[in-house]
Amino acid sequence: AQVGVAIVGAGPAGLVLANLLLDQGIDCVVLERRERAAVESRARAGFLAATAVETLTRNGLGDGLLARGRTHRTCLFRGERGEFTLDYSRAGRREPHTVYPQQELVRDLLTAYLRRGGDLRFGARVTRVTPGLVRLHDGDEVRARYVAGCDGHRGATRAALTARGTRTARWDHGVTWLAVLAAAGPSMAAVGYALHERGFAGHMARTDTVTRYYLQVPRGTDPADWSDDRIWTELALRMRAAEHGPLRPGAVLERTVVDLRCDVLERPGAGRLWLAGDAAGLISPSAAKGANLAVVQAATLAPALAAALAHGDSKGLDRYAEDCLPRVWRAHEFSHWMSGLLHGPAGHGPEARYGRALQYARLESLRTSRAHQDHFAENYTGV
Ligand code: RFL
Repeated sequence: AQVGVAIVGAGPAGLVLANLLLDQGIDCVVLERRERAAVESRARAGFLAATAVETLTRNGLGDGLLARGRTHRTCLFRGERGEFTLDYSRAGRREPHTVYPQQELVRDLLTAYLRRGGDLRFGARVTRVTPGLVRLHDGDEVRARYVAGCDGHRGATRAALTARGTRTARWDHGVTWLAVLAAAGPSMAAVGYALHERGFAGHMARTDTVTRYYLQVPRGTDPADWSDDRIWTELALRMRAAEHGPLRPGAVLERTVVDLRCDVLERPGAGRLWLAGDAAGLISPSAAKGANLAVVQAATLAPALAAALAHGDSKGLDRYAEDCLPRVWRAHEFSHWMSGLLHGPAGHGPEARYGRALQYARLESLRTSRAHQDHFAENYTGV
């Protein structure tokens, strides 16, 4: 038997696509290498832009985020010259963010898909993709008219596409973050970005009881070297808690390192294989765009695949790259700028002094220029 679409990966991209294809009456199967509990508990992103929220709610997938998500309107910057709060919901397109943990979104999408009879196989690791055929680790095979690669950055589908000559554009910021998830309520009202000569520190509220923090650390850092105490001491120092008030401590639930790297496939698909989300391109987490791009790309791919399957109309697929890439590159451009704002060079030499002075010039421009605030807001909340 052959399905219409075999979707590899049950992350935000794969599950949005699966739900939308089901709506269109397209038969599909989702193949996910992990077990359900692991998929539903993986904490990563938290910030959903208005476009992603609108895409989800318009397709009947937004009940959870509307009920339990929180609205964020401001972010705060700290540095050696004090702090300031930017109300981005009053600038640019005047859009707030919705803070909703990625694992909750994934749980909602999974539940919606399975409740409507969607086919999904957990513990199904795809090892090889050839046109129309997906091979699993246990030797099983799935035949499909189209394969949708939604298996993230290290998945199997990207390799299948690049092997056919699709080129990649790539950047390494040379920066690494220790990403910490703490069993603690938020320490400040908003997202906080702290510039410090010891390195960047970030605070991202998630829920009343869980907060994400980031610490810039050297490449190659072993997270096990960072005890709870060391994390809280370093965070307090970089976030200048002595000046601005203490952080709310709690047990560290998770510590992982993330290298700030990016890449974009020049063509996110061809023939019978189409990619969305991190599989099509990885964006550094500095501007929290990854999950948003995944949702929006999947929503662009769904009608294109449906038209190709239902009416043999491939115009949407032919246009898929053009429809996605300008948005993707704009997100990368902003993310790149954000990374330059947050990370100064290490050391004390003339170049380090120059780089840090630039960081503060950028921050000062953002603090004082209404035009800059509008531009920031448009990009910060946009996808
Ligand atoms: P995912 O979420 O990685 O899902 C891919 C799924 O595919 C499965 N898979 C396979 N299945 C079968 N066979 C194979 N061979 C397979 N290989 C992989 C995996 O098990 C998984 O279930 O990709 P997707 O759907 O493209 O979604 C992308 C987002 O998850 C990602 O961009 C974001 O999490 C990035 N990100 C953030 N994005 C935001 O928009 N806002 C944020 O605040 C934000 N914070 C973050 C982040 C990513 C982080 N990390 C861990 C890199 C914070 C962190 C710390």
